[in-house]
Amino acid sequence: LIRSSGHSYEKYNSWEKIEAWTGQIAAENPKLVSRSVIGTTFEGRSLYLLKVGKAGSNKPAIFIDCGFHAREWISPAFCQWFVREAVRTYGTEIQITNILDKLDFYVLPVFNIDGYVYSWTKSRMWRKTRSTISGTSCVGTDPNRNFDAGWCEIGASSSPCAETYCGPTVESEKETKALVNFIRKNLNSIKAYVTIHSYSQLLLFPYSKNYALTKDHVELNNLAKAMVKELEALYNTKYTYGPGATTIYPAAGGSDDWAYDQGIKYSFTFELRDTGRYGFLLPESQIRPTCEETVLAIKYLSNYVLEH
Ligand code: ING
Ligand code: ZN
Repeated sequence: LIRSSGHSYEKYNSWEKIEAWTGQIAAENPKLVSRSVIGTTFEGRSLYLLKVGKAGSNKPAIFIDCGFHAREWISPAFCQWFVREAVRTYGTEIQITNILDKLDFYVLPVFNIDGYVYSWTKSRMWRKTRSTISGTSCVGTDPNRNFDAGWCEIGASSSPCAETYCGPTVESEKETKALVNFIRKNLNSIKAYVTIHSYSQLLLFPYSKNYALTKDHVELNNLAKAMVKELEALYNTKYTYGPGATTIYPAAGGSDDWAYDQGIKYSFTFELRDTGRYGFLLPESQIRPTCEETVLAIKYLSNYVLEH
């Protein structure tokens, strides 16, 4: 079987393909998509951000990032799918058209690019960034333990060799700094924060940093329930939802807790398919159904944000 050398939405794409794709989708859809660079990674790669939506003033926005953890390949695949779905259906699908007329999406297709490249070229199960520090030969920080939300207090390790290493300091990673700076600068417009991980089929919301329920717990729980209902309706994929600490495990320094504490009330972490049969090695045949069902949950969230 000859594998096409080009980008495909139903295959896992290398960083080189994804990078070219970010330029192409923006060039082909100038009225709907624009590309910017919000920073660079430890190894010097550009952190691309796609803004998706019809031009307008004072639009609310939803921020979505993918590829925090290198080996979770379905995550960047989702961000690519989501942007394509937006441009493909704008103007013909009334729901999407309405959403993009009134809302902007900021989509960061791969956050931990260095790790993603490493998972393609050297070690498929790599998780962390690829930053180095003096005093250890161990490489990388867990980007989802590096944020300023109870940093390194629980469910994280201060050992540089650990998979959940919180980093030498809070926001030590260039990738973390870039994301934090962008979101802080756009706090007035960003109404929801969504970070896409895998696997386990979970929809998580704050807190993960402790067992406290947020003041918005009832609303977030109801919203998560409704998002999951939408997602499950398509292929009957079962999802569990709830606060991170009790639904998966307590873990401080995560981006969703940080975003929530910045005042972004609707803050979610998705753990996409599956529940462990393939785990991080989710077959490419599941990219399409996984992305289709997840888009339904994001659509629900978008309409909810527009109504609240
Ligand atoms: N899971 C997440 C992790 O970073 C998580 C779970 C979500 C932790 C939100 C903290 C906050 O461990 C995976 N699969 O990465
Ligand atoms: Zn993850």
